[in-house]
Amino acid sequence: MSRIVNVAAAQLGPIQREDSRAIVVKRLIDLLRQAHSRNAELVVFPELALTTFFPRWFVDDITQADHWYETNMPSVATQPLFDEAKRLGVGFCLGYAELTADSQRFNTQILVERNGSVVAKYRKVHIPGHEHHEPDRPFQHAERYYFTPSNEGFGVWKAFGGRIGMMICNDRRWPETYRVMGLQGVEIILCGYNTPLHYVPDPSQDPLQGFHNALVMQSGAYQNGTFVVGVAKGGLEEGVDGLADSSIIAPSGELLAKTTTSDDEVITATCDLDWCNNYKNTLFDFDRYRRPEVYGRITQQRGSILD
Ligand code: CDT
Repeated sequence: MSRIVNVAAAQLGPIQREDSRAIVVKRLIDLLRQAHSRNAELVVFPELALTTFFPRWFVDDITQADHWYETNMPSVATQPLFDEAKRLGVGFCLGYAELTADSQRFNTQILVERNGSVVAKYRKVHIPGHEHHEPDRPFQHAERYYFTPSNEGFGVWKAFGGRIGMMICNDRRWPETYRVMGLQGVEIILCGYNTPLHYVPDPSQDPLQGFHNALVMQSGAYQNGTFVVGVAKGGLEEGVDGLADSSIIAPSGELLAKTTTSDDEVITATCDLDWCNNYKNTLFDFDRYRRPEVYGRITQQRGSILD
């Protein structure tokens, strides 16, 4: 049985506040078709791929933001994407803001198989930014106001002939994210992101955004013997410049493909999942070499404890 998966990262350029779901879904379908014409069978879209990155604005009454969230998936607006993907026999991963029937708000990504069935839903675990309005900032990053951190953790699902995991944006900066999936034998991790180039709490990091993005995903791939697909919504969105640099990374940690623009753009790579075993069965043979008995602090405490 083939262990080759042709993967596409479908980067989005900016989505402005006034852009309707219909306009965005049309862009997603264009990217899906481009990916299919390049033999992709799994297309990965960014975090919050249906709207502008709305946590950059604060509203006192959160229900005024309800229109940014999806209450159903597929919805009337997204059904054409699901239909076209099924017609083409292409699976996809899509990020969106989710408002549940019991009024919980999650930053969510779903994985859809080539036959149109929804395989899995992942809700973001690490929610960055701030809870309250900070008017002195040039723009807000109020994800902690708009989203509840998920307690469901990091699943790995059998799909596309392999073991697929998901993470969303800030999750990619935390080694625990990859390791929890690595311990479930993950072979491809799918990650959408929106990363402003200006990091307000410490602007000295601004010129390093691309470096840090590559650093964390390439390390996570290598240390866990897995492919990683990182997909941006980048470019100048409502006056805020976002990192592009979408990439497909091998289990060796090497870059297989990277976008060259900060607009809508498709990149592809042929991923032989058996490549993962070169790492999982040697240097990173977890069962042979890991020492969980001395890693207790990782799960027993949150912050650093200084003597
Ligand atoms: N979307 C998201 O998680 N973005 C964060 C920005 C830095 S925290 C303000 C990221 O980790 O890229």
